[in-house]
Amino acid sequence: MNELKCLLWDVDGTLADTERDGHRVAFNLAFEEAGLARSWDEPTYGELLKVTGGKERIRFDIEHGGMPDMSDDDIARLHARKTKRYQQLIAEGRIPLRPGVRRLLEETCDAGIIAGVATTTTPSALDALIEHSLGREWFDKFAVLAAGDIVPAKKPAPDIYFYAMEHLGVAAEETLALEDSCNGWKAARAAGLKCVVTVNGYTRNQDFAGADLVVSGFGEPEDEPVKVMSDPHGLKDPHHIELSHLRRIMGT
Ligand code: XBP
Ligand code: MG
Repeated sequence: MNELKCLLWDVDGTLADTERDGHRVAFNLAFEEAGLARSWDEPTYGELLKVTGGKERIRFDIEHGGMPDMSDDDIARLHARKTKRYQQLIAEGRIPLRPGVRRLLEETCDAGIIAGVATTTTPSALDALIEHSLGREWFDKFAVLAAGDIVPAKKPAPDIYFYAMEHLGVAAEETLALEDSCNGWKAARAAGLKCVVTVNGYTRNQDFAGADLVVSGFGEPEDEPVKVMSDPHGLKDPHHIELSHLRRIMGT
């Protein structure tokens, strides 16, 4: 039995549906500006999401014939353009938080549970989402913002979770990860964490066997009930996800 002390939040797909209408659009704008005859449509981008990290995703596309070869420096420059465009899209308020995210963040923080971020995304892209979708106060409310190249290996490697836990001085047994994708779930599992998965359009058919809860979202009390895809801890069809459910997953 372990007390829930810390929640580590993934960002893309978990806090907000950023991939299809945020990152993907920003990549395509950057490609156009750079004079590249390449545009990632929705299904293509869904395939490319198996590669985490924007620079790594571009490199993968090059290696599979999608774009002409370029140096790592050129990829970094192209990716910097993309990050700028992404920040602009976020600043326009185009990407809202997913239902239940703010409610669950506030409920858990009010209960004294540490909130941290563990993401593959570039720090300045994360900052834009916090500023424009969550609110500036969350720069202080999150006890750690672990993001991007801060660790050498991105998800599905567990490194970003190890980094966040070490920074916070919390153990895996008292920490729960919130993820939306198979790569994220694998990273959490490899770090020894229990994990709740909140799927989205790109991830709903991925394999989450062994995850501690798989739901269609965190939901809101006044909305339709969430869909529960896997519930090994017997939460019995929760209408929406709240702190009491997360505590039961931890065994308390
Ligand atoms: C998110 C990602 C990121 C974003 C793009 O994965 O894979 O690469 O798509 O971010 P996760 P950057 O939700 O598991 O953290 O372009 O800033 O790298
Ligand atoms: Mg994610």
